[in-house]
Amino acid sequence: MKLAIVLSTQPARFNAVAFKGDLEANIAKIVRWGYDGVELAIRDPKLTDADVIEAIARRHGLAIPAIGTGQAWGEEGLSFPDPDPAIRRAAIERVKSHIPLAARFDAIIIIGLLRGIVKPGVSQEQAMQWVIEALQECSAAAAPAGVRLALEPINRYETTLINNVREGLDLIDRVGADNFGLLLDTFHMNIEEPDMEESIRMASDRIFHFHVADSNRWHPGAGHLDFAALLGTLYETGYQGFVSGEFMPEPDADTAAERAIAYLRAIENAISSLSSSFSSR
Ligand code: LER
Ligand code: MN
Repeated sequence: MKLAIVLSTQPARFNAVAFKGDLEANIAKIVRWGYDGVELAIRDPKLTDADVIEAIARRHGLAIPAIGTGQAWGEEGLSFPDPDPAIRRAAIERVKSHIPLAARFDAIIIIGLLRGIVKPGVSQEQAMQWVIEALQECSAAAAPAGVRLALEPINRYETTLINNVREGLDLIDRVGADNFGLLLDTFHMNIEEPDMEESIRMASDRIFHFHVADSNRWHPGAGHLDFAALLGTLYETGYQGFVSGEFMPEPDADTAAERAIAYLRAIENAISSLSSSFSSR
């Protein structure tokens, strides 16, 4: 299991990001704990120095499997279905501006909260149409660079646009691009999916990325989710990507990160010894 953890390159309000602040010091810690990758939350690629990020990641042998874009919504209010066409355009251009960075790092671009909410005066259908057109434009721009986009179904308390895997798969059909898939997050799935394992099987090869947090959005092991069942099912689909920890910095960021990897590695061992004992029967 390739494990990553979310790291913000700029100060952010979103509080399920465990690490903010000094990039190199944080990356050194993340490597020391045994993570294989770091998922970067980047508000605006213009404000980051790709050479510096790449040099630090390489120095520490850390992959960058995904780039989160949600801070552009959280800090600047950009979103695909905003009634203001200038804001819609800015949201699209912002996602497109991540493509060179994503190509360089071989990272997936995450569309989380940037897909927006339905604002007053906008119908659900109109909002969806704007979201689809934006995703078609961004996917088409990303394809020649070999970059994939992953939309994250997000629970109903954060958005009314794409809350679950079924809606995510319908959206994939409507967007119609091979490089457009889903990011599944166990925190959101626990709220929205009738059967989490069945939803993972349903999404199958359209799962481009995977977030883990426990039922309370603390680190895996701090709540009541069955990660052995969830991750076992994920790998049964043939998933080759990263599992990325996105959880609250509780009781503090370092402890959460250390506990998460200890817990997930133990589960990984249990799953592989289980599958080898079944295959040797
Ligand atoms: C982002 O990955 C996420 O899961 C959302 O809950 C952000 O609010
Ligand atoms: Mn998430």
